[in-house]
Amino acid sequence: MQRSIVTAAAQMGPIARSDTRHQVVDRLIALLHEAHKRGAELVVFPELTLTTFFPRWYLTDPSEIDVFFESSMPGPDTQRLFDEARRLGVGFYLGYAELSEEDGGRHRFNTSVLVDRAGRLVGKYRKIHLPGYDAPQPGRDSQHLEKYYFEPGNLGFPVWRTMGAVMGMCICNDRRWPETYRVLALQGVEMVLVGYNTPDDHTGNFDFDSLTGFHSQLSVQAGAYQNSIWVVATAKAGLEEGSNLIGQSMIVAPSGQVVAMATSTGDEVVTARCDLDMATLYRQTIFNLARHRQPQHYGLIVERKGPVPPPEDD
Ligand code: ING
Repeated sequence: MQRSIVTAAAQMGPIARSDTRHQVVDRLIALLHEAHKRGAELVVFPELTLTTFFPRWYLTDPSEIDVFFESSMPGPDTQRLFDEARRLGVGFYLGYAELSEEDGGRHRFNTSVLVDRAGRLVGKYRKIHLPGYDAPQPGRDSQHLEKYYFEPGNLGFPVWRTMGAVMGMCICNDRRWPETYRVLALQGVEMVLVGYNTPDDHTGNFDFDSLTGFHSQLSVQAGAYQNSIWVVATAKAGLEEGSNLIGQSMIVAPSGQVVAMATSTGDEVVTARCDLDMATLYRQTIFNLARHRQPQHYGLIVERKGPVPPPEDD
C-alpha cells in the first residue's frame, strides 16, 4: 500500500501594510478551497503570511510594531481559517509573527505552526537562522531587520509523526543551510515544510541578487536530494510595498526533481501527490545515513583549527 499525501503550496501574492487580517484570511481561505478542490490533504502557506513583510522597515514605536504580531494561534482573526480547514479535513502550515509572554517577559519570534487534518495544532517551530541585521543599514531603501524584530528560535528543529508521515518545519533563510535538513533527516523526517519571503535585492550586490531565484531553488533541491526528503516551499511573492519578492513556490521530491512550481507572483496553488516511499527508497540506498555516513572519519576535516596554511612557496 503506497504511502502518499497530496500536498499544496499555497503561494500568496503581495500583502499591503494597509491590508486587514480579515482581508488576508479571506485570501488564505480561498487558497485553501482551491487546494481542497484539487485533492490536497496538506496546505503550506508562506512565512509571515498574515501581514506584509514588515522587517523591510525600521519601526521604533512599539504600538506600530505590535500590530504585526499574533499573541495567540489561533486567534480572533485566524480561528475561522482553522475552522474551515478542519471542516474540509485539510492540514496546514502557517507562518506568522509570534508575540509570546514566557519566562516572565515578552518575546518575539518568526514562527510557524503545523495543524493536522482534524484541526489539532500538532507542532510549532521558531525560526533559527535570522538573516539581515539588527539595525538599519545606511543607504538601503529596503532594510532587512529580522535580527531587530525577532529572537532566534528556541525550540530546535523538532519532527512530528502526523498525517501519515514524519514531518518537520523550517522558515525561509533556514532552507539555505544544510544543517536544517540534516538535523531533521537524522530524526527520520520525510517531508519538510517551509514558507518564505525572499526579496531580490537582499544583498544590494546585483551579481548576487540576480541569482536569488536560482539560489532559492538550488537550496531546496539540494536539501531534498541530499536528505531523501520531500520539501514543500511556499513564497509570499510579488511587488510588495516596493520590494520585489520572488515566487517560484515549489514541491521537490527526494530525487531533487521539482514536481510542481508556481508560474505567477500572485495568489496561486500548486499541488502534487507526494510518494513517501520514494523518500524511504533513497534513504535505504544512496543516502543510507547509517551505512554510508561515517562521521568518525571526518576528523581530519572538521577538527582542523583555523585556515589551511598556503602551499609553501616553491
Ligand atoms: N528572507 C530571505 C531568504 O533567506 C535572503 C533573505 C534573501 C537571503 C536573498 C539571501 C538572499 O530567503 C528571509 N525572510 O529569510
